[in-house]
Amino acid sequence: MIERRSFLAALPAAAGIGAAAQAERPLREVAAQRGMWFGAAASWPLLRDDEVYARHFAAECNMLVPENVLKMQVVHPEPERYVFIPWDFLASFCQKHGMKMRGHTLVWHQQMAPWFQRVATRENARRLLEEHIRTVAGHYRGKIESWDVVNEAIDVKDGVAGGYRKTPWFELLGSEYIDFAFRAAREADPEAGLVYNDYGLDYADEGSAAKQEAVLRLLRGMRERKVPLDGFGTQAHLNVASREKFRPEALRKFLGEVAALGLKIYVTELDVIDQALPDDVEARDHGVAEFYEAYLSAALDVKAVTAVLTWGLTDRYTWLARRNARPSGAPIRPLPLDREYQRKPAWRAIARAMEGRGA
Ligand code: 9MR
Repeated sequence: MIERRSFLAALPAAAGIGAAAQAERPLREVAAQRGMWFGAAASWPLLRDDEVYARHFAAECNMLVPENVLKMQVVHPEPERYVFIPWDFLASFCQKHGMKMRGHTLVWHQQMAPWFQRVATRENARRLLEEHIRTVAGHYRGKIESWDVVNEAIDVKDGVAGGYRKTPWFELLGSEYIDFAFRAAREADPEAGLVYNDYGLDYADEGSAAKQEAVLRLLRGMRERKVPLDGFGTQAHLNVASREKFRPEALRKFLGEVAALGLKIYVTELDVIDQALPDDVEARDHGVAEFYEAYLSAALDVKAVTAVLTWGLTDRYTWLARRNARPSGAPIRPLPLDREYQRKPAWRAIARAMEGRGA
């Protein structure tokens, strides 16, 4: 009898995807069958220049989010200048491959444009914010599935009432900048889902609990004030070092409370830091996959969760390579595909979690 592996390896590779991979349905199909999206953050100019990278995005994802090119620093580098070329490429890629596109992000305290500090005052801040949102969110009016309108506006540690992060916008406009940004985004693109996105909400510990409470208060307040808010994004940058602080029931409870506000939920930036695991690749991949599956099967129990996006697709390119390098220098393995684009146990964990949700 031919062993399955060698039999599959002998098959011709159609469309350049390894033959073994064809035996499993791509995540975009698994997701679609569940009425969901699977996607990943794509990096520019890699998607244009690295043909293998691009091919795997098209194969696995029915949703894409630009990792950096819609941040103010890149898209709006000078007060009167906007740069849409990278986004235009990503948007046509999505169209060509039948993928939805998310926008990330209109308002964030990081990667702001260098001119901002020089130009912004209390007097002109509303106008600057409105112009930025009108121009950026207006560029693909009607074509974006959802926008992370405001990103990471809560940081309980800043000690501000309401848990608001002391961002430049907060300093200039107070917490009202959030409602204002959502209203401007609705006007700029009435069809896009408008999402509040944040991190640090994943565990059953005091830090996550305090942040969950502040986020829920923000979302509830926005609903009461009739701010146009359609969804909530939880980034889910997970770390195996904190695995024991994860409790499925705590996550389900939090997401359930968000869902009860009538919001859609997106898992927006999923990845799993593997520093706490031994170098041994098999053990490491197993530990990472186990966390993917535990997290996603709990999250997907909440029916409002409609999309899962990983922050990158392949271990070859991940923001964590710099930030969470391994002491031994061994490459980190936080994503569904390895450096050679082979599907890892984490890939199978995502597929199983989505399949487990039922049709
Ligand atoms: O992955 C992004 C990295 O390439 C950038 O250098 C960084 C800039 O601060 O932002 C990273 O993406 C972040 C995302 O936009 C918001 N949530 C946290 C992500 C990881 O830092």
